[in-house]
Amino acid sequence: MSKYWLFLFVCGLLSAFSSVAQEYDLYPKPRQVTFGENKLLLSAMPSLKGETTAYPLAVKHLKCLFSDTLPVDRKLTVVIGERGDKAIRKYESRIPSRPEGYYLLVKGRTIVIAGNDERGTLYGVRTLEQLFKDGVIPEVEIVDYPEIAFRGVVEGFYGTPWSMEDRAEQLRFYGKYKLNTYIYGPKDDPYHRSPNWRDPYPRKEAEAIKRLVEVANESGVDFVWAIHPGQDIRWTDEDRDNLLRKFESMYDLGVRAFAVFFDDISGEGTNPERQAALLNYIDEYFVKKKGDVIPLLMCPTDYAKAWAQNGSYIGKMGDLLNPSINVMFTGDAVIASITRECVEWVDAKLKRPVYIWWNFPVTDYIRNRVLMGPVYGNDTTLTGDEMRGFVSNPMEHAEASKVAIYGVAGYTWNPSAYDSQAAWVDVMGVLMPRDADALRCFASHNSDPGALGWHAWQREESVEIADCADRLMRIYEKGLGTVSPEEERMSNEFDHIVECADRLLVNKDNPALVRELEPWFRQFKLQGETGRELFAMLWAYRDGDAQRFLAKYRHVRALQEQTFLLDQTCNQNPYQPGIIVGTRVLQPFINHVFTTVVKAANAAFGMELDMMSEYSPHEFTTTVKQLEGLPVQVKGGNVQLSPVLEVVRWGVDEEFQILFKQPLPVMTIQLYLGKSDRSSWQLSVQLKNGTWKELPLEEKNGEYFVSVGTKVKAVKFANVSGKAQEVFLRKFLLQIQK
Ligand code: LOG
Repeated sequence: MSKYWLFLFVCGLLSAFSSVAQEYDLYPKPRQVTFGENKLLLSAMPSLKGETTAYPLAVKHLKCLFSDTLPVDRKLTVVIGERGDKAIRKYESRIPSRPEGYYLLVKGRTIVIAGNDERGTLYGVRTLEQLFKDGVIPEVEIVDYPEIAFRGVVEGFYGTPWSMEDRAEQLRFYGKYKLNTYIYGPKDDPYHRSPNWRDPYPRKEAEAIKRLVEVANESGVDFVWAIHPGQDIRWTDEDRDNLLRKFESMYDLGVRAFAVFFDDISGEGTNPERQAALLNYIDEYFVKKKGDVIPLLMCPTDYAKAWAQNGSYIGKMGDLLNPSINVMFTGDAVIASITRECVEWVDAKLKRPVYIWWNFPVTDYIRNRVLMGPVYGNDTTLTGDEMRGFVSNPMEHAEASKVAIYGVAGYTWNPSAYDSQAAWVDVMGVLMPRDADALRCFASHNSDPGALGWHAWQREESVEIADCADRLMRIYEKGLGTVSPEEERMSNEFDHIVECADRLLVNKDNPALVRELEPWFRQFKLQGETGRELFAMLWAYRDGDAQRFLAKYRHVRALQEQTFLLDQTCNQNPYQPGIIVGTRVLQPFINHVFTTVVKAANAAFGMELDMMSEYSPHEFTTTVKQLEGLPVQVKGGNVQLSPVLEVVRWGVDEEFQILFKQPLPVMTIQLYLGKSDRSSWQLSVQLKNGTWKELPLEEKNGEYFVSVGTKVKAVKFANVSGKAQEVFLRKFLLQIQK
């Protein structure tokens, strides 16, 4: 054979091998996988060895894999069992000696599934399931086990709890991707927390939980029921017995795993000695006595390092709690990436490996957003010896949370082999097979929580175009005349966004996901359209076509108004009402370019068009340079200035005014400047007859407070101190009579 032919032959072989590997993207990624050369043709249920001794649930799932419609191949044999079972004795030495580990072999006409324990056998079947494709299965040998013992989800957020249907669907999803834990602890279930934690569930709810536990059992997932008694618990025998009685009632519903949460409480309930004594009692007189209940779990009151600085509370927990009790922790802060340093710190205090409660992708502190980005940033060198558990606290949108949960499945199975980007790309196809690219586009632009207050935790967003957007804004600062590759790229991106949003809105693969995210998809489409028309505006300006410019400007205004309306009408929760999208890169880009283009067009065409980028029905004018263009927000019927985070330098006699579209019945005005010198400032309101009236500033809890109680046309706030001031404008809120 000539060298050339040999070369081609080798290439062919290589591609044949790699295509087998690529075709079977197993997830979570097994520890060791070796594919063979052949593929086995599947048959109807082949002969089964070990059926009677193997874990029944694993056998049941296995049988589901073989369709009755296929012809029977008598030579095909499946051997299944756990360590110690006769059927798999021959393979025992190859089973990893790790909890939930398994050995899987497909060779010749034999399939072997050998678990280190029952869950291991089930996981072997799960992996086999992923290998079944188009009626064939590849020859393969797999040795696999999870790194972290407890992996899954804690439904532990504030806000609307998941529905029972959501939960059942979640449990099946967890089972499929080898997550073994679901912790039930929604803050807004009154029977989990105060006031009703002492009472058993009403019949209907109890029945639903019982069914849910069955689904969990069928899926191979531990259903952990958590109680949250700390806000009003009395440290008496009576309340201790109340708690145990509640646990008994949950046990009767089938629950075999329990947790006690002491997060977000104040008062007597926070006492660490009392908490530990109660938990040890439950451990000894309930958990251990029952015998079929898994180790007790608790969430401490000081659950983040930021509060537990000297660690005295958490250290006490480490000293006092029975060693078998697992203790949760959220990391350096409430919302944080999990670092090795923090895990080592808390492990030393707790004298046991920590059980991480990861506050991602939870959005109960930013309810107008959705977090659809990849799971990344957690230390990938951590092992099961350092971290006993890792559960994700999700969004109240169950289906949308699967993006992150899928990532957590991969990370916790094997942190060091976890590929965050690949998992994220993969899950798009899992959730929406036919619109995976569109979902990915949406997700890529909706991942940052925004550095809100003290939850200053950021996520990457719009990664693929962020640099391009940045460069283009700088190009425009020098002049709007040049056409650049960046301009083309950004304008294409907005076209793409509109296309994707349209497809997502009518997607039929995943109705639950569409139902949850529909308002965000709509807002995303408007954002795409706004961006697109922004470029149309720019091009009209460039052509010197004032008429076309004006038409496009009006369209952008109309789109901004629609965005505003959607934000005012959908998802009107009392915390962060509304719907916002693409906040880290896209929206700032649109705002910036809009102002730049309108300013230039105003000068070129001799117009005076409003260049405030975000639509608001109220007008804001100011002589304070730094406050120019500050958005006026209407939230829950009240009017407020968007808080300014940096120091504002406010010159002598400089002021701002808010002019309302029509006179508004203002009850009070609350403002916070970070300083208290009332006499430096003057607040006046314009009455319906046009006259201005000055109102006194009162001080209340470090804020200024003004009673108004009348209809006003405008509000004015001025520095009358006779000297320049440096202040924070963190709050300027007008409470409107409803
Ligand atoms: C709560 C949790 C909430 C999360 C995010 C813990 C242990 N407790 O600050 O219920 O969903 O933060 O807002 C929490 O994280 N408290």
